[in-house]
Amino acid sequence: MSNSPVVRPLQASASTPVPPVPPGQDEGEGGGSTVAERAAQKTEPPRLYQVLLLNDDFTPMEFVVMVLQEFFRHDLDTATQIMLKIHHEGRGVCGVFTKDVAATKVELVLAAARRAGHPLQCIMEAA
Ligand code: TYC
Repeated sequence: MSNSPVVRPLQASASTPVPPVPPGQDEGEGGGSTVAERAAQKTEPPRLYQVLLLNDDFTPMEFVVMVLQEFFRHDLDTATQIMLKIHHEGRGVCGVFTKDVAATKVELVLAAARRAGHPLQCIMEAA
């Protein structure tokens, strides 16, 4: 008598048929032949969010310019133009980011403004 386990061949049996590839879903040209290719075709680009500053009567212009330079990497000239646009029009776009990055920018700007004692408002909106 043998103690060897029974080894069955690795093939489809009559009870587990392999389904045929449906028409139009084979691996023809442009159909994607790897898991990565098929996933890439389904992946939507991430939604983008604008981060905006709102005008108020109390936050110093210099502080807003500093925020635009330090948190949004604008040069002095661009930061000054954006600050003046906010001052005159009520709001202005600091930058456009993915959701997590936009939310982090808002938190960092609000924390800096509160620490400096300014009422500056910073928000994000779907772009
Ligand atoms: N209006 C402010 C002032 O006159 C300046 C200011 C600009 C404040 C932009 C906020 O988001 C702002 N000191």
